[in-house]
Amino acid sequence: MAVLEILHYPDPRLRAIAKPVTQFGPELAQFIDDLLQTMYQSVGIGLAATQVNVAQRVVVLDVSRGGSSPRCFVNPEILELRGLATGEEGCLSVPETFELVERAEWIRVRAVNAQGEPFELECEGILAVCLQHEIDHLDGKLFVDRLSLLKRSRIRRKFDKAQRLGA
Ligand code: GNR
Ligand code: NI
Repeated sequence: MAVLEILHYPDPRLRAIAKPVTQFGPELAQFIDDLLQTMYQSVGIGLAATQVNVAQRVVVLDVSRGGSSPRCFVNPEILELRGLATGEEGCLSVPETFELVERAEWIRVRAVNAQGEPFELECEGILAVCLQHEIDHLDGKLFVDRLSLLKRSRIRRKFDKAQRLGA
C-alpha cells in the first residue's frame, strides 16, 4: 500500500485524457488500493487516477459517513443523465476552494470492477455528484471549468500566486 502524491491545479497533467484500462490483474488491484489509501489519507470522498498522474480510467470513492464503503469504477461511462441540481464542490487538486456547481441530479453509469466484470449503477445525491466530478477528471476537466469566467480567473490567480510563493 502506498499514499500517492496528488497533483494541484493548475498542473497541466490534470488535463490529460485518461485511457481505458485493458489489463486486469494484481497490478491494477494494487493501484486501486493505493488510490483508496490516498483518498482516505486526504479525507476525500473520491479520487481519480488522473489526480495522481496516472492517465488510466480508474476512479475510487466512498461517500459513506464512516468511510467504510469503498467503491471502484474502472472505465466508467455515463449512459443517462436526468434533471439538474446545484451543490457545493471541492477538489483535492484545488485545495481550499469551494463553489456551487450545477450537475445532473440523477445518472445511470456503466463501469467494470477491478476484475473487469461489468456492472451498472443508478444514483443521485452525493454519489451522483461525486461520480460526475471524478469522470470529469478522467477527461481532463476540473470543477472550476464549470464556473463563470470571473470565478475561474479569481481561482486561477490565487493558485498562480501560491505557486510563485512556492506554496
Ligand atoms: O473530497 C471531495 N469532495 C467533494 C465534494 C463535493 C463534490 C465533489 C467532491 S470530490 C472531492 C475529492 C476529489 O477531488 N475528487 O476528485
Ligand atoms: Ni476532484
